[in-house]
Amino acid sequence: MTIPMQFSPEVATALADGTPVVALESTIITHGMPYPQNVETARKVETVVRDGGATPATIAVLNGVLHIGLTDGELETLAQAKDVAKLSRADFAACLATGGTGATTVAATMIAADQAGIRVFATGGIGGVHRGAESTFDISADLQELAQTPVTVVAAGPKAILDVPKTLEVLETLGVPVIVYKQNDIPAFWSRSSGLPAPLRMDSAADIAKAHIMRGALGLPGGQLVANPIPAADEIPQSTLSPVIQQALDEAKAQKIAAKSVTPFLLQRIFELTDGASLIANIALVMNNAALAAAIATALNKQVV
Ligand code: PSU
Repeated sequence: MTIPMQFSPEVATALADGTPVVALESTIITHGMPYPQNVETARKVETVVRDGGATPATIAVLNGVLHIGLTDGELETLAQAKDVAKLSRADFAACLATGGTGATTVAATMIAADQAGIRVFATGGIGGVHRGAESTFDISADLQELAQTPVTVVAAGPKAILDVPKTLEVLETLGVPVIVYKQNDIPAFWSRSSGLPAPLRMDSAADIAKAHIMRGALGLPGGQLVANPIPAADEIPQSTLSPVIQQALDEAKAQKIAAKSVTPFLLQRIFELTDGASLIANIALVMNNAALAAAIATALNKQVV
């Protein structure tokens, strides 16, 4: 069976010509940010990728068709839509099979990017091991995906709402390279440092591209996580955020928020509790990640594969 997949004209041209392409996800649009900042950010991120010399491919499932690259109208419709599914590995095929509409998480975007022949993907922060996972077992499918799908994902580290040390342990167990860009500490999404040491550090997009190709040459499945710290001017110090995150977590527990709803609930509450400051930082870090992803995609295209 062929996958119902539609490429935007610019992505189709870029892939045919072998010019760099960067995949972008859509859950951040539908479940990660409020309207209209979500669509404004999606547009800005695409511009950053273009300015970096690559073609942006925002990915989503619309009426049972996997779109690799969205038109501006499709982006606007998705950003305003209510009740869009949040797709991961488990429900991706079912959404396509039943003609559904869904936004792709990191996991689903990696699967789609790989199918489309795109090797680099930019997002905000990956999902990971939730706090209290020892009793809830809530661990994002993003981690397993990084272990099996050969896409380099640029993020500002695991989201600070997570149990970051446990997330790093699981990534290590799964054999996922966690490469911190230009610093020795793992970044913590809205803040530059989590206080935890980087398993790997690289200071150039070219090295990250080489490492991507080397994994393939070694026959190792899976991708790489590139942890790119939020720019200093945009960060929110951890000391400011910690009590806010704790309050949001306590509210989630009291309201019995579970499974796929946890991350969107926490992001929304932290947005409200910080009077919008968390969203401003989130937008800045996504744009910063898009710029690095464009540089890695460009470097990858220069490598002899
Ligand atoms: N980055 C952001 N905001 C987001 C996400 C990433 O800045 O909302 C999304 C991604 O799609 C990621 C998802 O896969 O959050 C994680 O959800 P969960 O914890 O339920 O796996």
